[in-house]
Amino acid sequence: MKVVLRIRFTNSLSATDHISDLDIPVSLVTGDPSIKTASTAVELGAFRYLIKPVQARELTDCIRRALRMYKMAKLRRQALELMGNNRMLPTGDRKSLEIYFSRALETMWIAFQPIIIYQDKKVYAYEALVRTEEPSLKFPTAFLVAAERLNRLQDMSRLIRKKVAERMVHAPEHFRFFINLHSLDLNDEDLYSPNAPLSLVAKRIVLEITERASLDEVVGLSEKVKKLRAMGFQIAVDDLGAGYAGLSSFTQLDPEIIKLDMSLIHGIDREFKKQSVVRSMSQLSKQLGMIMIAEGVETERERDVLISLGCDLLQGFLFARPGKGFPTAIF
Ligand code: G
Ligand code: MN
Repeated sequence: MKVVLRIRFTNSLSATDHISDLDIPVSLVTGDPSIKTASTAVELGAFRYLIKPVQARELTDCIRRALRMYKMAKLRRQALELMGNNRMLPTGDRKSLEIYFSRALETMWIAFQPIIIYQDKKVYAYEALVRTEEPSLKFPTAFLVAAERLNRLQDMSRLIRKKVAERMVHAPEHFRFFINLHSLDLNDEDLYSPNAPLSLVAKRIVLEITERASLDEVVGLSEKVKKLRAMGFQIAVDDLGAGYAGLSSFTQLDPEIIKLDMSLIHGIDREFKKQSVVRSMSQLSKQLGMIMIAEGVETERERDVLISLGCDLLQGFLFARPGKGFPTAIF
């Protein structure tokens, strides 16, 4: 096997900042070793720290191993994409993750997907969904996990809210917008500030709070939700049926809107148990005065069964994929 090596010499320990592919293992060679530079090297995720004079054998071993590690990193990434395990973070150390995350924030954009009223053939609202051009964090869940890991969730969420507010200016005034909140966003004072970008358009916003995460870390949930309502926001419980969150958080949120989890919708035309659950939820939500939305509708059969079960508000690839601008729905 012939391998072409491009070796770059640098005297900067932050050389990794300039490498575009962060899976590449970086080895440092020094004639002036010290504990300080060695520990900085470890912190930056250096693959090896070699001390001059380096024997030819030592150098070739190091390069051979680095090449194998690089291939492994690439394969791992491929495997992750195949398995759709989209919560996984890119391989690498904290420093690399910080670089990926900064790039992801810089290239962040908001996709919109219509939620429709099927009988009226009308768009009811748009859900805002975060996207980024940074390949290693292209799955929104991975992007979020990176933000959590780096303690940057607040920066990310504030930027999402700002970008949504900016895009709303270009949408017809009767459109409403659904925005996903992370449970910890409820602890961010900026959400309640009257001057925050979203506060000014609160009457057109529904805040989606997922059932997947626990709300235990939100202090004074009921008061917070009350405050948001007073500002004009409406509350939706997202991913209903996938939940780890207990019933008490549901009652505390007392949502105006509920969104059924996709796992309940997929294959509903073939699964009677799902039909029976959704039928009951549809009846119950009407009795509670809540609006119910089924998301993840992908086939005409799923759509028809949902309509027959009394679920008229629908969202999914069948009508429109999330996209730039405000994609038109196909009825
Ligand atoms: O957790 P939440 O419900 O906010 O997730 C919405 C995600 O579901 C978005 O990333 C969106 O791209 C995706 N999505 C939207 N419609 C469909 C669909 O019909 N099928 C599938 N599989 N995913 C969808
Ligand atoms: Mn959602």
